[in-house]
Amino acid sequence: MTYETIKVETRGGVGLVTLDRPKALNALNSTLMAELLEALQAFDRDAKIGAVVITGSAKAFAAGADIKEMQALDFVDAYMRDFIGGWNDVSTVRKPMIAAVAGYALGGGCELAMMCDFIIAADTARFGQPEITLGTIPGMGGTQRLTRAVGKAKAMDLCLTGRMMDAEEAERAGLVARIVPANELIETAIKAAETIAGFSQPSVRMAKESVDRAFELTLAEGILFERRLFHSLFATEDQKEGMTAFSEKRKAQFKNR
Ligand code: CO8
Repeated sequence: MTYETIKVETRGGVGLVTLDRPKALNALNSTLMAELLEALQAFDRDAKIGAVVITGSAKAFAAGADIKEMQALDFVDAYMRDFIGGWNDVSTVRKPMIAAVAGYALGGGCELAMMCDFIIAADTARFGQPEITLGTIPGMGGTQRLTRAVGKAKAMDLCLTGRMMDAEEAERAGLVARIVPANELIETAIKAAETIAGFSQPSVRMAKESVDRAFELTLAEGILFERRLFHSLFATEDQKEGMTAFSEKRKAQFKNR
């Protein structure tokens, strides 16, 4: 499959998507988002893929939704065709997704990174929700996912002033899982994805599902949900293999069964 605005490759059990609109700093337009969703859904269906990395360029992960595409849009059009409504489908991908962010992750770019399961940032990364400077507000989860990630004070600061935060501030705030030197970004993200892809896939899916439920459920319901999934994994061959391998001091050979 050839794409116009993204590059797609596989590295063993890892799917790698590189956003590729360099002249527009990877601004997210309809074509790019349609291609990205198609690529992610194909990886989701591919049994050989265990985890996905989404990245951009050294200068920009993505500098937001494409302002030039949105500029002339009116309310009725935006509302009637639920403009960008489908873009949230990135968050329905069941396999773990890592955002490997260097340079700008602004507006929709920051929102796309937050739809991934975690963010590994280069020391050059800059995050922000600058929509307020354009007379609008975040539209793909910026006020919601960012607030859950960093808390009200910093989310308000970023959404109301439009300022950017650097990688260190983003890590301190809890938006970013780790920071690495820019030249080690892809390698580190792929290595993390390979590690995930090497585990028993039913347990990987359930771990992701269970962490995600923490944002939807009460603590008591979330803990019950987690325990039921935990119980269910005792029905897998991989749980027997994992615990037997530990006892026998060898590496587990998971079969995803
Ligand atoms: N949309 C369209 N084109 C863009 C965008 C963008 N978001 N960002 C940069 N570009 C283009 C520029 O227009 C420029 O093109 P040209 O050479 O043809 O003039 C090219 O990329 C390079 O950009 P700059 O010359 O501006 O590069 P600088 O290094 O001087 O500045 C910045 C980099 C600071 C990142 C600057 O480009 C900038 O401020 N960009 C806009 C950032 C922004 O406001 N983002 C939010 C967009 S709104 C949004 O995301 C709404 C979210 C709603 C849902 C999202 C769903 C995904």
